[in-house]
Amino acid sequence: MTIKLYGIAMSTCTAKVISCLHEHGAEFELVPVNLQTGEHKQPAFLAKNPFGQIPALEDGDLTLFESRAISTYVAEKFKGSSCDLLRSQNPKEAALVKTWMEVESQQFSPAVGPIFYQSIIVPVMYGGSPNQTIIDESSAKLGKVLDVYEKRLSSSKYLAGDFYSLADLHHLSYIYYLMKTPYGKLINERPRVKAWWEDISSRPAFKKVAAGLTLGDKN
Ligand code: GS8
Repeated sequence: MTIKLYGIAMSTCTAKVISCLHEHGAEFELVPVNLQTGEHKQPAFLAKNPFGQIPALEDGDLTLFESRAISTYVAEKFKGSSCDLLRSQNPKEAALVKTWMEVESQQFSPAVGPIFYQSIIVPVMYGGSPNQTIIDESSAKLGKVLDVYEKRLSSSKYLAGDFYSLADLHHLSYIYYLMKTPYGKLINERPRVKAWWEDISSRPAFKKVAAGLTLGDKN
């Protein structure tokens, strides 16, 4: 039975899961959810995610929500000798992958999220003006997080070690959008972070996903 992913290609959280599915060459069906009409707050979708947010995934009788939990499930289900984004065969590497996945979720995302929301969502979806105070505070926070990354990337090629993992993958969609804003300089002015970004964003699996990350593009 084909996996069904409920979401939209331009959403950062949906893109995390799609990137992971493409890394494994997994078959899936992307089922669009219309956020404009509030489909995600209707009973049919709330039955898949009671918090009314995309993405959600169905695999047979299993229903999941929370993008990082979904991508972890996908990486576990489809892991193979040529692709193990969780490093599950090596407990030490697996622990480092989990650590840096937590860093992405607890440090990176809370800092980058408001910059993305103010610079892209507010003008594009609501026709409003970005709140510069929020952007400045979040940029300072993100700069400090990326300083830690810069140091970390001086001792390993990727965040969890010298191997690409789910921890790196989870950063892709937010950084992709950040690079469309003036705050992409936070990446560009840190040489190791910049090189890491150029490396992870050039993976074929992500290139397919990037084509769908069209928020903020001029028509
Ligand atoms: C966040 C989901 C989320 O914010 C996850 O899956 O990682 N922690 C969750 N989804 C957004 C779209 S983000 O691309 C969403 O559904 N927004 C609409 C809403 O909140 O009403």
